[in-house]
Amino acid sequence: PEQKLGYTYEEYKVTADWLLANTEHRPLIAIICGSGLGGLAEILKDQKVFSYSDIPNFPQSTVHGHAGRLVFGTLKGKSCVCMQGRFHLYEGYPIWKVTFPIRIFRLLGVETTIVTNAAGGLNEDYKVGDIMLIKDHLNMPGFAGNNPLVGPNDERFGLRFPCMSDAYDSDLRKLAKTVARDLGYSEFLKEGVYCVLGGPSFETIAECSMLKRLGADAVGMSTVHEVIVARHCGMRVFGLSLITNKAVMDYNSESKANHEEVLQTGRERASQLEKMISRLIEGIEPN
Ligand code: GMP
Repeated sequence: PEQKLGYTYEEYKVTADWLLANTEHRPLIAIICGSGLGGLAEILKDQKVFSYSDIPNFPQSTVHGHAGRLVFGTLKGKSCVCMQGRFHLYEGYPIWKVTFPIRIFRLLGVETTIVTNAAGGLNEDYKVGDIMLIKDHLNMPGFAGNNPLVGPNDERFGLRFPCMSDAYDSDLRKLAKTVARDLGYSEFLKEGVYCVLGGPSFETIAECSMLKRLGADAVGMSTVHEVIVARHCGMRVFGLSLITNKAVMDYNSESKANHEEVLQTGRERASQLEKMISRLIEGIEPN
């Protein structure tokens, strides 16, 4: 049988129309919560919550630390939608399922997408608990042809060959730096390049040193696919990584990457991340 290469426009429409019929919220901003960062959704007021399993066509979250709920609500009067739990390639989803929610957001009217993730720090200056504004990315699965835009292009969403040199909005990064300064967070605020790998195994020592030499500051297993689809359909993107662990670069090191440490760092920085993102959202003007 012929392999399915993606959803049809009609399939996206079914989901978006179902959501529009089941909530009065009309979000302009979407937030995707990374591993252990699901608490971000709690900052929304007047919530309307859907389990992914209740939404037509929606994939399911299978990873510990990802609740699997879509939360609509308002923040300082701004209408938002928040994904508590995202989809990753390593869960076995084809890449177009991983990015499915992004096009749904676009059809709901979202203009700005905020992506967050947990990541390993490759840059020697980074400490566990640092917040890295993403200024650019390395799409390693993309080098091997695993890009979410592979397949027929639907012009209703965007161009066949979208530009990615301005993927991470510079005004929003400026705003985030101001917000971080006002909150007294400058000391643990960094800005750098995020590299995505397929996972689920963490990197070897040789892989970490390779990625570092290629210009990556942080490494993870998510986000980039969502960003590509969001940019393709004309959304503004802001991204940040919480450095949950330091990549191991030394053969004599005793430390080992593990998901528990990732979730624990998320819990420790949760309230600061929430404050930073709420202030940022407060400052975002509609397009
Ligand atoms: O703990 C694994 C989860 O957190 C995955 O979903 C990754 O995206 C992210 N993560 C946190 N730290 C690292 C790391 O050191 N390397 C990679 N590849 N992913 C990480």
